[in-house]
Amino acid sequence: MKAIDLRGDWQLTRVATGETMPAVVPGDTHSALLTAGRIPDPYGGTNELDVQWVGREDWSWEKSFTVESDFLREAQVFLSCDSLDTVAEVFVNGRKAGSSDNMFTRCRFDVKKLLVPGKNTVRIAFTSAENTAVSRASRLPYPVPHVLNPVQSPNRNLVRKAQCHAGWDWGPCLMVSGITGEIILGAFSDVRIDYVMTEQTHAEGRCTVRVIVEYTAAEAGRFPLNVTVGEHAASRVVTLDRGPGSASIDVAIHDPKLWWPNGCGGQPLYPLSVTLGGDSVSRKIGLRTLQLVNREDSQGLSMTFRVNGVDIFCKGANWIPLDALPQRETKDRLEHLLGSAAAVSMNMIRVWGGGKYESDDFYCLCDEKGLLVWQDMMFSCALYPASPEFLSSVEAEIRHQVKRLRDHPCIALWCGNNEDVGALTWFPESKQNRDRYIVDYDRLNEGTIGRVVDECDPTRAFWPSSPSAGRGDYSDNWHDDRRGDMHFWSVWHEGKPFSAFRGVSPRFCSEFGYQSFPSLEAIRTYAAEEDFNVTSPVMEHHQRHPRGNSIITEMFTRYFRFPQGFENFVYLSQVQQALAIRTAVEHWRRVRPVCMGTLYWQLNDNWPVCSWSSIDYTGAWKLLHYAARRFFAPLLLSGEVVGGRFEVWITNDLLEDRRLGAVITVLDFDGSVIRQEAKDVRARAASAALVEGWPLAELVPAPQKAFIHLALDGDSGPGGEIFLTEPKRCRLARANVTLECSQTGSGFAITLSTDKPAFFVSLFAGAIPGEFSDNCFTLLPGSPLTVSFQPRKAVSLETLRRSLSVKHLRDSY
Ligand code: BMA
Repeated sequence: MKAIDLRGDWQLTRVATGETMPAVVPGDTHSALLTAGRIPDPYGGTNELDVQWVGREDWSWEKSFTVESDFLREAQVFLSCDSLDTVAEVFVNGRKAGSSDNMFTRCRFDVKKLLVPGKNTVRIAFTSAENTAVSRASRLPYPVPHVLNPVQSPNRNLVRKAQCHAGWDWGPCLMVSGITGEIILGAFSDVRIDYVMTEQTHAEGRCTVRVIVEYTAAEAGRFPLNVTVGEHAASRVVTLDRGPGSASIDVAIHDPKLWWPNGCGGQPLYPLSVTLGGDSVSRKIGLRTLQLVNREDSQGLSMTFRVNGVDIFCKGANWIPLDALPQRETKDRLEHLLGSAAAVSMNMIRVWGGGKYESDDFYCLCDEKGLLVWQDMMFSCALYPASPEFLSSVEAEIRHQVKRLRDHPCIALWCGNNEDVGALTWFPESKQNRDRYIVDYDRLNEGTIGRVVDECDPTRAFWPSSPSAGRGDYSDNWHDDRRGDMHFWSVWHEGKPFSAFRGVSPRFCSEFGYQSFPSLEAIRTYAAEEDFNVTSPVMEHHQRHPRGNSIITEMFTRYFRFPQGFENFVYLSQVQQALAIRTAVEHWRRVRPVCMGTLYWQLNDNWPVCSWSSIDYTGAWKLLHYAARRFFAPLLLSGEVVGGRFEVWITNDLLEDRRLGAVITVLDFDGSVIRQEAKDVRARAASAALVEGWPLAELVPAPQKAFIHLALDGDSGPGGEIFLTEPKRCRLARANVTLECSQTGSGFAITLSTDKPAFFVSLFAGAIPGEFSDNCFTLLPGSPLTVSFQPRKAVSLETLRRSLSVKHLRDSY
């Protein structure tokens, strides 16, 4: 097949005024306007409010290109667009080639008769998605509501566009339009490959890979089909009829090297190459089996992912789109975020349903890093229409996305939507007339999405919604920890104490979260120093949860002495978030195998904002992400007070038994050891067990007078301190923490010492992007600790020394 790449420089026209400016593809309107100096950066201050007009206007994208006459002599010539966002009409040399109103479908238009040899022009005219949604709403037979956020574009559920473009409780409302992914002109006279899909059959020492090729043939004929998987090859001649069809071929692989999730084994990938006639496709595949085990048991319904026959405890976070301005998305940023996930022992990412089906790069990186993907379909926190036009658009979308993505070994399951079963109970309309809306829900979710998934990918489970108790169950599963997956939001949204995390034992917790402020460096990108106050309009604008700052502040008053000044407020918010999520994860890892997964909300931010993320928009790890390195570590020693007893637990996610030394030290706040126990711990493979319990009164004189420190051989760092009451009740000593810094190749070593116990000791590198090997730890007198710092760009020792600062709990008030 011949192809002409149409990415690169385009011209953008504001239809209302005829103004033009340069634009790039892949790209979006707002980014082009920003580059042309026509709008301020939407992420700065409250600028977002001043650019709302952009989404309410029509925009036209245009490009000229040359086509040789040879190209036009091919039997079929087509224009292929991976993603047009959203309501678009496509013209070639002024004549209409087709239209699209779903950014999640690939569109292909026959343009042979529209092109001429020499210079040609393609124009894509985008009608405002917001105006389209509003006009569709006015024609609905009955309302179809969605959740409203502080800055919101209306009726977002009526257009097939990333739902969070319309504003979310962590994201700006930027109704971008534009062109992303590939856009090419293709030409062929024999055959074009439309999709390549594989199916694996595993037997002892052998895996048969069936390669299925979906094609379009320009003419009937006989063509060679050649396939290689690694060093294994197969070929045959296939007879094709004119038009669309499919052919398959088997390749046998002896002694297959299996793909495993991160932490359970390697991620060998086999290069797959397929040639049919004059077209070819290459990619990498991984060989593995995967099942979702939903078994009725004494607790309810299990939710366990089994890979290569092994039950995997899933650890990870929820993913939202990388950037609210799609043009700012880069592979480097994906690599950093997904690499950061894998670096803290995550093995699963949930691509959440209010965003988008991610780029090929995203899934390839997940394949390489062993990150399983829980893939939602793109429907979230809303009711949706079930008109024939809507359902047929969704059908095309799901068919395309499942066929595009199903060969990635990382993909673990297809899920119908985010929280749409719950949404049936959120709106007055659906409360009054649940029947009508549940019928519509079912037409969309089972009648369309589930049916198409079953048809296009028989190898994976379709999970109807997150949260849900499984197919055929339409109960709201938010608060039910017995069946399927759960979203546990009672701490954040309902104001319960952190201990409430220990009151539930979800089978799989696919969402739970706690907010914090981003790094000071991220704040500096949107607020001037004079606005460094949590109730300044700019800071409130970059907090999208209506009660967010109040919830954070109120929670401080329950656990901590109130922080002094803005910087300490930001620091303590991150400590608090880390503590909240650590409480949940440690408990849920103790109750494996009842619970077999925890995915916190959320990994990343799509603009600089106060949110539930563990990595902020600048890529900086919040203290939660450092804490995750400890609470997700394969071997975890954790403790809790249950009914007046202090219990120590060992959790082992490794697939082998381990013998370990554990040291449990009780200290007072001056650092004197009250009691120390050394234990020989037998950690059985893939299990959690109680090590020992003591009456608390036997261990400590009074809960506010001591803390307990847990350490395990080979620990990633000393983070296992346990307060036995709220830290605000304890008289912490004024520790004097000192730092020494030296260069070690491209990185640095920082040694910290203290004269008194110091808690949540946290290093900050100011404007120097990079990660510490550990952070937010306990520092004990007489036990200096050395951590490393790896900057993402080269810096001198002097520059680092000047930027480096340290905070700890006693310092914050
Ligand atoms: C959830 C998500 C998101 C939301 C988050 C925080 O339940 O599905 O819709 O951003 O909570 O409120």
